[in-house]
This record gives sequence, structure tokens and C-alpha cells, in this order.
Amino acid sequence: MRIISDYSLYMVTGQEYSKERSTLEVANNAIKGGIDIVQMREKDMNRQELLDLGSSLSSLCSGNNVTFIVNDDPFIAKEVDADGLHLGQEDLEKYPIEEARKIIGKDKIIGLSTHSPEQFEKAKDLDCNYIAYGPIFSTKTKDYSIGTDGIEDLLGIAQKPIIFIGGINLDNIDKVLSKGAKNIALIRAIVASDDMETETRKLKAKIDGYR
Ligand code: TZP
Ligand code: MG
Repeated sequence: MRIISDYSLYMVTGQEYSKERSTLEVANNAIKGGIDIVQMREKDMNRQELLDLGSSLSSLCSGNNVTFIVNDDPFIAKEVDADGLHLGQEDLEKYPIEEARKIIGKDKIIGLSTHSPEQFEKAKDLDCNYIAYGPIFSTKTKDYSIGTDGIEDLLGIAQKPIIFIGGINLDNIDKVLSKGAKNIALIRAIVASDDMETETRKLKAKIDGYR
């Protein structure tokens, strides 16, 4: 069974930010640069497109010992044999964690998004394997940001890995890591960079520098 280990660099895909490069090409470059986890998060694809891309990403990741997570839909996660599923707060209404686990299987990873200390507090007692927290800095997909102030408090109460996300890049990642954060997720810092492999390697080296 795959687990989410600390000191992970986690890339969330986003075709719309990838500058005409396919998500498969982006993932390939991130893997060469040392990414630990890839999440397929594509909001403009239909079910068949998600299944096709998901199958390709799943094989690519498993062949490179990279953890592969599917966003939003446990049935797609199951069908492409992903290592896990990522759910947002609103997804929980459709798929409570117990339901999602039944669909994807008990040995799979479930991650949950949280956007406030209150949501985090609730999530920590749910049957999920990691908790994503953000947006830390301003980002395209959300119209607010939380900042770095509460990071130490969350790390003090968490019993499972926390993945910090939202507007994080090479210029500001130290502000998050210096508070004790061990796992970082990002979209644009990798998918929109000119040299995705090198950017990934530099981000990973930053995390490793705090071990
Ligand atoms: N959840 C919280 S912030 C975010 C998601 C999906 C977007 C992160 O994208 P970026 O480009 O790393 O700011
Ligand atoms: Mg979702």
C-alpha cells in the first residue's frame, strides 16, 4: 500500500496553465525533476477524456514509483487504478469518505482539501490519509488566501501529513518550509514554468534542504 511520506513535492495538473503542453508532457517533465506525487485535476475534460488521460498518467506514475491521485471522482480513480483520490469540501456531499473508500478500496489513499483552521480541525478526525491546506498565498482558483501564520499550530495538532498549497513557488516556498511545513503542492510553479524539469528539481531541493 502506498502512503504519503513527509518531504513530498506534489504537483496538481492544470491543462489551462500548461502553455499548450499536454498534461502528459508536463507530468513526464515533473517526474524527471523528482516529483513525488501527481494529482490529475482537469476541470474542462469529459469523463472519457479523464479516463484516457488518467490511464496514461497512472501507468507513467506507477512505472516511475510516483504516487498518482485522481481529483473529484472515486469511480474514475478506481477505473484507472490510481493510488488514491482527492476530495474537496463540496465533494464530500456527493461522496462522504466512507462511500469513497468503498468505491476505491480500503488500501487506497484519500486526501481532503481544507481552507480554514475550522475545516482542518474537522478533517483531522476523518478517515483520510492526508489533509491539504490552503490557499496559503493568493492563487487563481480561489479569491482569498490564508497566509502562513497558523502553520505551526496545524502541524502541532495533525496526526497525518499536511500538504500546503496555493500560490507557492520557488520565491516564497521558504516562507512555508521555515514554519515546519514538510509537504508542498502546486500547480503553476511547475506546469507554467518554461523548464518544468529544472523547476521541479529546484523545488524538491528546497524541501530536502529542510530535512
Ligand atoms: N486548492 C487550493 S489552492 C489551489 C487548489 C487547487 C490552486 C493551487 O494552484 P497554484 O498555481 O499552485 O497557486
Ligand atoms: Mg473536487
